[in-house]
Amino acid sequence: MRKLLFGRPMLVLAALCAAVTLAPAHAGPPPATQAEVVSARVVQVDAGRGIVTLRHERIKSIDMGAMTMPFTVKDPAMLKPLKAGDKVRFSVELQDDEPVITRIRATR
Ligand SMILES: [Cu+2]
Repeated sequence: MRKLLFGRPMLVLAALCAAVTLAPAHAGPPPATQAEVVSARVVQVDAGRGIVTLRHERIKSIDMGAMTMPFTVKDPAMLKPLKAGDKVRFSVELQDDEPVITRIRATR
């Protein structure tokens, strides 16, 4: 009788242990790579100041319509491979209310 009573809880415990063991693969904050990716055309590159002027499409995540404007980039080295006329895809986030490009790469 005792064996029967304890049989099921042990199974449940075993299942819980398995769930906890597997959980880390799905836990934690979503990866930064889920940032919105926006298409644009490079108008001008100022690598020295870390500024790129883009003619960009609408950016939903920061509630900005399509326009041409200069952006600061997180790291000026990101601008090295870019030149005026390039088609690019980029991600941007607000830092102190200023949009800063966190990723940018040319597309062909
Ligand atoms: Cu803009």
